[in-house]
Amino acid sequence: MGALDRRGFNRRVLLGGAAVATSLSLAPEARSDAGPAQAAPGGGEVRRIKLYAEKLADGQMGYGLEKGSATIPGPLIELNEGDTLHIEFENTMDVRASLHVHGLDYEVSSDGTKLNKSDVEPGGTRTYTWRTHTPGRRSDGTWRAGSAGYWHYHDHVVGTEHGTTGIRKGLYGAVIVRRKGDILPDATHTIVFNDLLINNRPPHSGPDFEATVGDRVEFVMITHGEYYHTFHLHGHRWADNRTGMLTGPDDPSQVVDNKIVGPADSFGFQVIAGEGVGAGAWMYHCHVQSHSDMGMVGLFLVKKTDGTIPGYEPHEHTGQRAEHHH
Ligand SMILES: [Cu+2]
Repeated sequence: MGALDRRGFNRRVLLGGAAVATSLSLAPEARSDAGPAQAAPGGGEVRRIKLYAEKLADGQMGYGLEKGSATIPGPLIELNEGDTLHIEFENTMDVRASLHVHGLDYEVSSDGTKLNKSDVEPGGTRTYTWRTHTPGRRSDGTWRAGSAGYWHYHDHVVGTEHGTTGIRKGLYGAVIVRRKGDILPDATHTIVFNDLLINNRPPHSGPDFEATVGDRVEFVMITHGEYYHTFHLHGHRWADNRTGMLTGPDDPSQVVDNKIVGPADSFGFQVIAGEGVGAGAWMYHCHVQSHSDMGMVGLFLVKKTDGTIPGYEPHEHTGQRAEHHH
């Protein structure tokens, strides 16, 4: 993983899956591989992007930042609390489609539902506006949560008024809203359990994610579809709180390596790759046994600094490596 430029649009090669996933990064500060972890700045910026809904060659559907670049999951969208994002959404498909987000602030005109007449006809465009806010005290004395969190967006109209077909076919993606001071990772990966698939890939075929020992790697985990799952990662743990990280020795958050998830849930966390355990092919998978047996499994490939992965024979992971790019 090279240094991640957080100042503009990035493309990251994700192993497997759509060969290139596009990442929209809205935090203005660069992250260096060396030195102490860097932190998210305060928000307050107004940003504009374009987003396209497209049919993919294999009959699936995806979102992309440019025409012809749609991926499953769609682009990772990162904001800082206080930012506003205007999304000029173009529906290039032959069915109505939309964009509906969880966790952020939006008016009904940006709800992305037929109910609110905020979906988009075939060939049409619409600007969706997402706002975020910092936490603070309401005038009645109660505490209002900020927008920071690991959230997600998805279609809400393809197939049914709930977007059931759109989601099943791949119209979903991750949104991260960071609070000022949140630690920035070296890389972010999105894992979506969608029915019995991961990121709409065939069973037993990942996706796999590469890192080098010591990298700060962030995962965003989203669930869609019909089933409840348990997300498990080998060799690494996280805190079951907003950031996935403990704030200090007295943080009461539970530390876990397995989390039950249901449709439309999302959470995220960061790990130091191989911390205390070293390099290796670390599995992540649904821990419902029949689901893992049916192929809900991928690898967190943590390399030594010389690029090797002890004990790992790539061909052992069924059907997967052939699609990789090295
Ligand atoms: Cu499962």
